[in-house]
Amino acid sequence: MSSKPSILVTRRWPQAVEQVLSERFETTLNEADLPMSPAGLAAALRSHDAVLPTVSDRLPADLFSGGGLKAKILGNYGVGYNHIDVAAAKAAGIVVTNTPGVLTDCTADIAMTLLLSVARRAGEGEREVRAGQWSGWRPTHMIGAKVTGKTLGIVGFGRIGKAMAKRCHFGFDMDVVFYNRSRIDPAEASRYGARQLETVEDVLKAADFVSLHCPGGGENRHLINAERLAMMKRHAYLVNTARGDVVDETALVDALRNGVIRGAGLDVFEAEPNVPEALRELENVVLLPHLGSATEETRVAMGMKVVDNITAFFAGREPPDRVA
Ligand code: 8YV
Repeated sequence: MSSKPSILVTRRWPQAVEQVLSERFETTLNEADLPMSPAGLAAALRSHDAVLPTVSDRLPADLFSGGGLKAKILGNYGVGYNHIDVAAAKAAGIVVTNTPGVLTDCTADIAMTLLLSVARRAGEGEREVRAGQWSGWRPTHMIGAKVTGKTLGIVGFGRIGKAMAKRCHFGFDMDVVFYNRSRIDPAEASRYGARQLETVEDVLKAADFVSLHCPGGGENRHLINAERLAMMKRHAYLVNTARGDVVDETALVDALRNGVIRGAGLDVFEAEPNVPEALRELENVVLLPHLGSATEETRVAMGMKVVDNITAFFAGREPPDRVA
């Protein structure tokens, strides 16, 4: 019998990472890369020492109840972990780790991509060209909003929020304001060209572009609802690269339809991979399939972080990125 811990990887990971995992552990890979069912995940928790999930897996409390658990650690592939009931995992004696730090720049880059795309109507323009419907240059064609010099409002001034502030302030001369639950030292904020406001509402009222960088789930669910969308400027845009549930999607569709705000750029959705048709048929929204961390460098680095976490754990050391 192997003395190596047994691990189950719920999706295909970059080849270089799967190789390291296979060398160090008794590894079960998901060759078909199909999302696992709740029953499959429940069984995995009972047959392997570690399960390595992603955002496409749901691990609610009931998965941890009923006994027979073998798993001692969930090495989550991603920084966000609101798809895991961490309290239930902890109560079942299971450690949870995540992968902070390595996806900061790439996620901020996608937020920037969305901000620029929606303001300058890049999605619409591309659709027009691809459809063979561009009738030629004219002074009034597909006029968007200038980005440079505008005000960016950030909700959640963690690593990714700061990276977004840096891009917008130093790259696009933007005035940057933010809301963050805890107080940030003004000297620290000014390193990113940003200043903290008291409330989410203050930020929504001040900004030409609002970019969300807070965790999903819990009290942040539907943080951006109909009432708060109505506080935004009519010409403002919303960018979400955080989690879909931070925004009330139905309220957002209404706001986009009725000109409450001018547009939105979304990388995340409430019920991924389902993107409501009501959103898909709107021209003033740019939609991406959760690409925040999707670069070769970052996806490998995320995997290697998980390797570090579970290696430390099974060697009896504290995993560097333990969240529970
Ligand atoms: C990941 C993300 O790709 O890390 C996160 O929180 O949202 C994504 O960039 C995803 O979570 C993988 O599980």
